[in-house]
Amino acid sequence: MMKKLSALALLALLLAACGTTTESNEGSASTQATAVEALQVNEQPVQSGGEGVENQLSLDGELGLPFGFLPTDSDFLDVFSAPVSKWDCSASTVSGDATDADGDGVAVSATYNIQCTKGFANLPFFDDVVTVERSGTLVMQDADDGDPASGYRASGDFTYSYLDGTFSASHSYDRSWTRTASGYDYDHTNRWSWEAGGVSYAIEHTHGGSYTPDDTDHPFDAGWIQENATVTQYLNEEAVQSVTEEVNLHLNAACDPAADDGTVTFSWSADGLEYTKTATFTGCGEYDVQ
Ligand SMILES: [Ca+2]
Repeated sequence: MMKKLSALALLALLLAACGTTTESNEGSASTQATAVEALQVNEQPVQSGGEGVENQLSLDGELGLPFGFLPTDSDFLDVFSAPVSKWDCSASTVSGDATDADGDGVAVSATYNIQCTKGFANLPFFDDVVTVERSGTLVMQDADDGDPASGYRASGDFTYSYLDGTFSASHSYDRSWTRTASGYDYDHTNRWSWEAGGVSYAIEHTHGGSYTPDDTDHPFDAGWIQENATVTQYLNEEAVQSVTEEVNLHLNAACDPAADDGTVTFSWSADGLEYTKTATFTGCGEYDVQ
């Protein structure tokens, strides 16, 4: 699993190095934000706030967290983790104004009908490659399409399914980045849900705070975030466990996990006892847990 997350981080790094993306859309990539570009904006580490780092830390057994922030006990972890660059999304369509004059991948105001497919060779219970369909809606709105550092809003709602819907799961999110005097305020909510054995599962990750970029000309490459977050696990729609986070991280899209300084403190209770763990970053993608 770590290899797959590493590949995702590497993709983000390559995208950052290349500017936006190599995808084209009927030869008009320079002025229109494609569905793939829109999805990629939401995959880039810094534009996801601390979410990618926190998800990755939660998969690290050292923390002793009561549950994973991603659906580790489902058949869908690999599916959710596969970056859009690995999918065929050519059947996607767009409505509204997909103009992207500043080239940041965020349309003026557009709604994407997302239709993607990808073959997975190692899904549980299947020896053969299974084609998974990803479908749904992504709404993107640039705060100012004349300024790539202006901030944006995004809202996504996706279903992942295979075998004609016999297996299905969903991921939805809302994101906002609002420019301030020193950088940005941001708010993110994520919800992953799926069913297995007649039980419905869901994980909600809500977080927000402030972000101060190192370089205002390239705001989403690296910078400091301060945020508070809550992750809650649901069984049959009843909240059963939660973890709170205090985050003071220097995010760096070139690292894996995408941070190189600062701390994340996780707190939770179980059986009447309180637990706290702090991950301290000591270098690019390197951290210790106490
Ligand atoms: Ca734009």
